[in-house]
Amino acid sequence: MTRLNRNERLADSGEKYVKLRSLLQHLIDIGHPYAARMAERGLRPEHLGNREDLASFPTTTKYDLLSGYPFGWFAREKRDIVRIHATSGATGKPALIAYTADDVRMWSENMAWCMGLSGVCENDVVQVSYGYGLFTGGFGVHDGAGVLGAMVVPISGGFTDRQIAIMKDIGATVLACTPSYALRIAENLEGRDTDGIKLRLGFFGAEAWSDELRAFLERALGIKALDMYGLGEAMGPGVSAECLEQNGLHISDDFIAEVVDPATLERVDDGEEGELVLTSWNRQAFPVIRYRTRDLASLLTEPCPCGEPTPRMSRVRGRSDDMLIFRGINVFPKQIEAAILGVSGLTANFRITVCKTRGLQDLSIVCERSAESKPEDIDAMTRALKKSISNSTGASIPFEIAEPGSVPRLDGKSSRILKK
Ligand code: DLL
Repeated sequence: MTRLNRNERLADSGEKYVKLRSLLQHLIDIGHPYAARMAERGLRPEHLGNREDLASFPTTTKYDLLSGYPFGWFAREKRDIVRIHATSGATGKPALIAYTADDVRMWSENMAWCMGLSGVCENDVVQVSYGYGLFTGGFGVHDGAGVLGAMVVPISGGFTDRQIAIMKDIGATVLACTPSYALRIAENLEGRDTDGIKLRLGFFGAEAWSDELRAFLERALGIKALDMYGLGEAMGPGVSAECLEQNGLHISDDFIAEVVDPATLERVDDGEEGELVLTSWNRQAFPVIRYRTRDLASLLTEPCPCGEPTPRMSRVRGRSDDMLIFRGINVFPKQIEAAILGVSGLTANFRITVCKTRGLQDLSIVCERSAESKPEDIDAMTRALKKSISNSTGASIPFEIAEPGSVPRLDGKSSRILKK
């Protein structure tokens, strides 16, 4: 893959559509599921000449990707794929995301660009406290910081006392983690000796977080706290990030971003909130064409004082589907239902309470034991449910097992999700 210099690419955005047309032709040649979608609408690659034309192409959803599990939406042979990540599915299986060597390079360069917007360089020590694994956070920041020549500390999440000790000993200047974990670190530091903490920047994302939490983290950690956005389906973090102006997130030139009304799928005006839809034009193994992120945001077109000319998006305000995010982990109500039904003695009646704790989404579950179960079985049910929720969602969501009949019944219109 020849990579054009980022500014050259901006100057010649027509080139993106040339690349996109050859990508669509490739999808037709290999019998990719998106080609069938285009055929249903009588669309061919030559119908895509510019951004306006893109609006008539079919959108894709997480459910499409899940329906092809494991390899159905891959656009390259398995032998060309050098990395797999995954993002949570609505039920059981995740969506697998594939990368060729060029894709990994492009992702790393994107992440380097995102962090470079706020001046991260070879003098920085980047503590990567995002999880490493199928989740894209850890590896994404790791590789991007590596491109910038920074010293990378791949510590992952957890063991907060050790994190803080290492952060001090090696003089980390940049912290990258979920805002929930940054809050944990900040709370841990409260009332303790902060000598030796040299942090100046934080890159926080993977879940929505408020301006109030930003102010708290900036004060508590002595940093500029920056928002970083991305999703596994579209490569991982690095789709967009804030610069030091904290004035919206600059969108990587490797994506064409649209914002649509989630009900009609019509494009909304710039500045108006809707669902973010992303198209990648140079990803090889797992291209996304008009992928519905379900994230609610708006496009910002007025120039940013930092001088970077890319379009920007607002911070993500929420989701247009029922996906919840608990400490950076995506959770669907169906996964919780499956976890509860996997424990004998529990009924299918449950409630998920969603509230905000210090500007972050917090979840708790109330379910109930069946009339046939015995009170003395509650301890065993609690142990089993803890395991079952963790297996099904990957998260340790707090729960309570209530008495038979105590969870309010649904009347067909109300939701299992109670927002406070
Ligand atoms: O969360 C990738 C990521 C890692 C982004 C590290 C930023 C930093 P997924 O696990 O696939 O990927 O979850 C993607 O998380 O559709 C949003 O709903 C939410 N999300 C991600 N970043 C933000 C953010 C990673 N900055 C889903 N603000 C997305 C609000 C975010 N929500």
